[in-house]
Amino acid sequence: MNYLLTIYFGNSGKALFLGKTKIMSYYPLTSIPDYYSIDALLTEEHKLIRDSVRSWVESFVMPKIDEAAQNHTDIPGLMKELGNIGALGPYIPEEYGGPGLDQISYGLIMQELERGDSAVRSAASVQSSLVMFPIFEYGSEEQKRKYLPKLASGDIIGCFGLTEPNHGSDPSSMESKFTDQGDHYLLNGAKMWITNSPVADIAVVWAKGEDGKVRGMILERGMEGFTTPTTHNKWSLRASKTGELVFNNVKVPKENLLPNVEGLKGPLSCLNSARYGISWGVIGAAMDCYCTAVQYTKERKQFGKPIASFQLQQKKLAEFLTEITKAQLLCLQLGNLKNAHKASPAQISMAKRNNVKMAIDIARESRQMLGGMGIMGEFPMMRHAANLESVITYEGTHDIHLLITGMDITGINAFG
Ligand code: TGC
Ligand code: FAD
Repeated sequence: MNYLLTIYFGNSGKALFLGKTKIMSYYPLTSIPDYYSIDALLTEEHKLIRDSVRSWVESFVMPKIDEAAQNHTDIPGLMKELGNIGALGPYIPEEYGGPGLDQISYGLIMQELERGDSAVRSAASVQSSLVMFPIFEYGSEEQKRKYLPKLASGDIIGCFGLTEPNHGSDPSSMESKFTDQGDHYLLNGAKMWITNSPVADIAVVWAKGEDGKVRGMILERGMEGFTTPTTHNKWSLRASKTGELVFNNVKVPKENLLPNVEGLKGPLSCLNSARYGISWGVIGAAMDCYCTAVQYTKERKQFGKPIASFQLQQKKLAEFLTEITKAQLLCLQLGNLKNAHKASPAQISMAKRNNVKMAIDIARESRQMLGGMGIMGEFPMMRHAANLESVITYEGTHDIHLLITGMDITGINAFG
């Protein structure tokens, strides 16, 4: 675990610009808000982990992220770096290569990564919650020993295939199918919108067996009939690779089936973990926008005064801070529930829905506060706002999470 704690570089100061390259945040890191003294509720280890990842984002992500997003490419070496700082599978025990941290540490790591960019948090949350989690929870001992240490170090990259071209919000209708061929399974079908599929070494894929039950299996790049075409032309999450998974009579060895789960609860339980991480992560994106807006409006003068002196700007800043603070408290208590194994899927849905909407609203509104500058790559708002369009869609859309809450309140399923 200690490697997470040894990368602390100290707080940085204001933004430095080298030509068009932003090399640090535009605001002092000391201005990142903790309005309700939530730090007092964290352990020293939580704070050290949070500050370490914050510094790593400052030095590794911030200098590269605008260029990566503008060029629609990923940050070179990102997964290995995430592995080095312990951000891949933070709650996976040390026995399997993870740092063995608690759920609040996991959340704080996601928050700091997404202050950098949603693509960076996505890379960590897919690897951690959607690939390592199912292998850890539902895999055989051989599968755990074979894949988890390499996933934790970033030596291999994983992806998660649930969504299909014809079935997104409704995964129970999936068409991908496998048949038992005696010494192997034969898999056919396709998955769409898969984070990191074009660069993944392995894929955790969910498909139906002949009995109609959903099962998970681990596919490896290079299996005959298994291809991973890239999805081009995204306006969102441009620093992350997205693609398809296509299965054309893929022979999957029997030992690659996840033995310990069947039914839709398999993939949906992985989503609980990823949605929890997103709830924290988007607070980071909101903080980046809020801190930038505070700094800019205090510096930018119009009508002979800093624009921060106008009531309309102050109203926006006050509302941003209020919403960020509420989101922080929601996540902290959800983290406590998760540590006690008491967080219900519906509680996680509420946090994912509320916090992503909070962050996208702050990104859009704060972009306006910078006027024309708000559309530029030197400032983060436009990039966060565009990224959050994906975040509000994936891991269950905003409306699907509302329906999950509605079902929890009424006991009535309003999906179909
Ligand atoms: P329903 O009949 O309600 O449930 C079927 C079975 O699943 C169980 N279950 C859950 N188990 C664990 N956790 C949850 N959150 C669960 N939700 C349901 C349920 O108890 C039942 O179990 P059993 O034993 O009785 O069979 O299912 P439904 O077909 O009515 O659908 C429910 C619905 C709509 C809520 C669900 O399917 C859903 O969440 N849809 C949204 C799909 C989604 O979120 N897809 C995400 C794909 S992955 C992704 O987006 C990665 S983005 C990665 C990144 O870059 O960060
Ligand atoms: P649809 O399900 O077609 O929904 C379209 C609209 O209809 C939405 O507004 C939705 O809310 C609404 N709707 C649907 N059903 C109802 C209903 N019953 N009542 C009211 N409204 C409804 N998936 C993976 O498996 N793995 C990944 O790694 C992954 N990464 C992704 C990365 C990106 C960048 C994106 C954009 C998506 C990713 N996804 C991934 C897929 C994502 O989970 C789906 O896009 C999402 O679940 C929505 O499915 P859909 O796009 O098919 O939309």
